[in-house]
Order: sequence, then C-alpha cells, then structure tokens
Amino acid sequence: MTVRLIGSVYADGATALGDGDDGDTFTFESAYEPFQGSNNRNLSPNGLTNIIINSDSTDPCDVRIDAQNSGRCFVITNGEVVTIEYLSMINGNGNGGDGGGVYVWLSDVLLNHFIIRDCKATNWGGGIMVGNYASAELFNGLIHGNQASQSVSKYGGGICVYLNSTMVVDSCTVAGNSHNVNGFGGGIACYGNGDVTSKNSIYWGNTANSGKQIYIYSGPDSLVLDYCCYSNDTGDVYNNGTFTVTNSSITTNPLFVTGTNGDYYLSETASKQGSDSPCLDAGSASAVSLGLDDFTTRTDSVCDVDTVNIGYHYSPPTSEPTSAYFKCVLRCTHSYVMPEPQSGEIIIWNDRGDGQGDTWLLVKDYCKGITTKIKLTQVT
Ligand SMILES: [Ca+2]
Repeated sequence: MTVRLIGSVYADGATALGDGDDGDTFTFESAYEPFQGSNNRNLSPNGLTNIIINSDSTDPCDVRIDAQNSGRCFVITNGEVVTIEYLSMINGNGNGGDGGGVYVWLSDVLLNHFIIRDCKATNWGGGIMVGNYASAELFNGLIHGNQASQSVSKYGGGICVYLNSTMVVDSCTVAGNSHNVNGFGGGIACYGNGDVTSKNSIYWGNTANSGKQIYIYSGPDSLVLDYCCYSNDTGDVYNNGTFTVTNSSITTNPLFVTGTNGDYYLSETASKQGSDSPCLDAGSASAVSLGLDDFTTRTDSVCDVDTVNIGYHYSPPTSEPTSAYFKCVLRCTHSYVMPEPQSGEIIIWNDRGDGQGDTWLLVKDYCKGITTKIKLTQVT
C-alpha cells in the first residue's frame, strides 16, 4: 500500500490515480487547493479496488475538487471499490449525462465526511448518481445546491439510486437541491429497483415538480427513514413503491442557521439562536459511538455531545478564537469573497443573525487551510 500525495508529489489527481495500485491511498494536500483543471475532474480509479481518496484535513471545506462546470468530479464505473473522504466536490457537471458530482456505475463507494454542492446533471442525479448493481454508503455528508433535469424530466436533484442499486445514508443533510423543469425527487429519488436506508439524516428545502424531498418511483423501489427529519407537506413525498418511516423520525423544520462554513448548522439556544432545532439529540445513538463527537452542528463550534444530533456535522475551526478590540461601528453583516485565484475569505459575521449576538471577524486562509476567528467588541 502506497500513500500518493497530490500537490507536493503528484501535480494532479489524474496523474496520481494513473500511477496507482490496488489498496493505495491518494491524498489531496490542503496547501495546494482548490484542485481544478482537466486533470482534477472526471477522476477515475481506472479499475483499482480498495483504494482511499482523501485529504490531509479533517475538514472537507479545506480541500475542494472543483470541476469548474466542465465535467464530473468523480467517475467510478469499472467494478471499483473506493472510499472517498474529507473532500468537497463542487461545480461538477454531467454534461449530457447523469451524476453531476459523483457518477457510480457497477461499483461500490463509501463516502465519509464530505460535501457535494453546486453540481448539475442533464439527466439523473445532480449531486450523485448510483446505478447498475452499484452500492454506496454515505456518512456525514452535506449534499446541497445540486440540480438535475437541466432540459428534460428526470430524477434526483441531489441523489438518484437507480437500476438494482442500494444506498445507505447516515448523518447527512440533503437540502436545497432542485430541478430546472418538471423533475422528480428534488432531494433523493429511487428508480428501477433502487433501495435506500437512511438514518440520522435531514431531507428539507429541496424542490421538484413531484416528490420535492423524496421520490419512490414504483413497486421494486424502497426507502426507509429511521431517526430522520424530513418535510412532509403536500408534494414533498411521492411514493409508488415502499416508503417506511419509523416512529422516531420527525417532520418539523430543522431550523438551519448560517455559520462559519455554511448554511446548514442547527439552531440552538446555547449558541445564541432564538430556539432549539428539533434535530438536537434526536438521533439513533451517542455522538461518541458514531465518531461525531469531534464535529459540530453549532454555530459557536462546540462539538456534539450526548445523543447525536440529526444531520450533517461541520468540522470546528482549526484555531482557537482570541479577543481583540476594534474602534469601529459595524453597520451590517457582510461577506466578501476574494476574486480568482481564490486564496481566502474575510467575513464579518454575527452568530445570531439579528445583530443581538456576538460579532466575529473570520479570516479563512485556503492556502494554509486554517480559519482564524476573532471576537469583535465595539469600543466607544
Ligand atoms: Ca447531541
């Protein structure tokens, strides 16, 4: 087994994978991110099995595979067995086909601690498509802002499980995915004997013509929700197969709030929001037993304790906050993103959103992979 470093040793993902052997680990180095260009998209394991593709950070926000709308992030199609973890996969495009972010066909994939966002498919599975006797296990993933059916009526804005395939979705948030026109299953769709078992996960705020959150096409297709939170208003769930919901699942608004790394933290009075999300302590087991006690759903980055919270857990910042005093008046909350080539982000952020909470200066350095968080105190 060889660890192949992408950045310092290999110039790009395709070159590293082309050199690889079964059982290797391929590590994208955060100092060299984002990973863009033609050799960092449509990444294929080339028939390798039992390989790990990961990053050198425990925060998937630190290392982005950015397909720049010119191809998919990963294409896994040759009976491969692959683990992908601690990575963000963004701006993937199926370019006339399925699976904009990750395309899995006749292969087995494990995705851990990951983000798939802002990907598109012309047909099925905007974020991820798993099909043709394939299997996927998703753990602690955030799948948001993806889109299927760019031109025709197809299935699965975020996720599509298709043609004799299975998926396990644990501790994930599937939100804000959509269809452009007449699509089915904004969050997740099962079609052609697609079977999904989901635990500790959120399906909320997705849009589609039918089955906005969940779409189960016909008899052979099935989806099980256990300790999940999902929207169940009119048009949210289309079921023409088997839809099983345990008593522990809930249908109340998860109350997403925006924090340092994104828009899918959970509201919590202990972190100065106005109310507690119903997803707090509503999962199936302890946070420790699931390995999520080093991760957080809170905007103040305090890690999860006791019973696991439902949904995706962010990584806490890698540096401790320090206090500073500024002689200034803050007139608004504002985010400024540096122009390409992106090297960082400077954010002035109020952790309650209504100006009544604490205000922070966040400096995110993408080159070094660190976030510095400084509490701002107004001095008169
Ligand atoms: Ca908890």
